[in-house]
Amino acid sequence: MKITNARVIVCSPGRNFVTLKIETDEGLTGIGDATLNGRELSVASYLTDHIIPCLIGRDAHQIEDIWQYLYKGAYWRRGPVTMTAIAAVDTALWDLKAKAAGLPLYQVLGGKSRTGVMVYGHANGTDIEHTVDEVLRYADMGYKAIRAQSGVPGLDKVYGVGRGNLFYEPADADLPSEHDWSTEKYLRHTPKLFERLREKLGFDHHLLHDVHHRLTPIEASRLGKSLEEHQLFWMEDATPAENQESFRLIRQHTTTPLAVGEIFNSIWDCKELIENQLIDYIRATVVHAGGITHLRRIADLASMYQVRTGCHGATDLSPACMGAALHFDLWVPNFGIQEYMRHTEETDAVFPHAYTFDKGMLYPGDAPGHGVDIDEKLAAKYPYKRAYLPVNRQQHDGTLWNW
Ligand code: CS2
Ligand code: MG
Repeated sequence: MKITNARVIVCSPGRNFVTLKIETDEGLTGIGDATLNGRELSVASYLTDHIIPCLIGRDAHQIEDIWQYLYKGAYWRRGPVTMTAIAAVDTALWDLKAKAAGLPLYQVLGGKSRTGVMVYGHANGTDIEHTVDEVLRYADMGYKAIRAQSGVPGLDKVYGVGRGNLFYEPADADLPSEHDWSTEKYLRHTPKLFERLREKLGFDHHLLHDVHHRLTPIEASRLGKSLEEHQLFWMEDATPAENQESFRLIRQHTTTPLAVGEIFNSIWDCKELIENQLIDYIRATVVHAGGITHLRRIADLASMYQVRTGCHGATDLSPACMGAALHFDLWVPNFGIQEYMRHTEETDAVFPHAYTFDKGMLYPGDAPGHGVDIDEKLAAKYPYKRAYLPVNRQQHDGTLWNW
């Protein structure tokens, strides 16, 4: 099956998405998500100007050889732009391979390891009571696992508190908006949020929280300890993970499970974290960690150390990523949980898909491939609109901080 053409489709049905579409001489096409929130056009150019010329004429079935060619052949290895571009090619080729076999992708990967994919939804509110109401609403929608993020008294804008109550889009401005941050206010507030949540919700639902890189290791240790009685499913991105060793300090102080990795783009970003069992869940996902091919390698390493998967699944990852991730999730033996931030109706219309939600679980469906397509005519109605992720500044002196 020869690759005859490949095109990058940039569209913005409510938010920007980048999609790679690969065409073959057998009339089959495959798509892959290439969206990198706030840096979309970098990946679009990397694909159009540097990768696609090397794909034409290749055998689409040679997924591994093409992956190695694009990884080693780049010379300048790794990084979010490179690995997102490689991921898009990889995902489209796995889509094609499964379609050529007439099978849903999970069957080609090794078949079902579970009946469905447990997901978590994103409840958020401006304050504790609003957040509690939202968590209860998600529980009523059937979610077994719910992430809770709330506004912090004394802070104007913080990560995770969206506009409206179902969708969350942080890339909210033509140039980066500025959030203010106070670790002290956050550390005083967050334990109260989860105390109240457990009071009202009980312990029959998983609760998760995203620290979003904003603490130092010792501050994260303090938060983890203060949350232990509330039995979180995980505390995510407790501290920036460039220094993987820093998680050892957190590990020494708390039994609150740790998740990290949505911004990782290769196995090298998490090797020490996994081998030293410094984390419990690895958040790397299809679109940013080199596609299905590389994510399987990460998952296999993780399974040796009882680390489970917890793939990123925010609104800014397209339905093409979600579809591929769900087939991966259905197969992967050491599955933990899948993030599921719903897409808007306009996004879902541009990306018709086979996956369905029922009682807190997602099911990828049995359409051949990963089950997601792109309606190019409809996509063309939504031109790209520049949008940046926010930055964070310390409230007391304006120091640029982690967002
Ligand atoms: C968040 C994301 O879903 C999450 O866990 O960390 O919403 C993240 O902020 C966005 O994907 C950034 O584009
Ligand atoms: Mg996160």
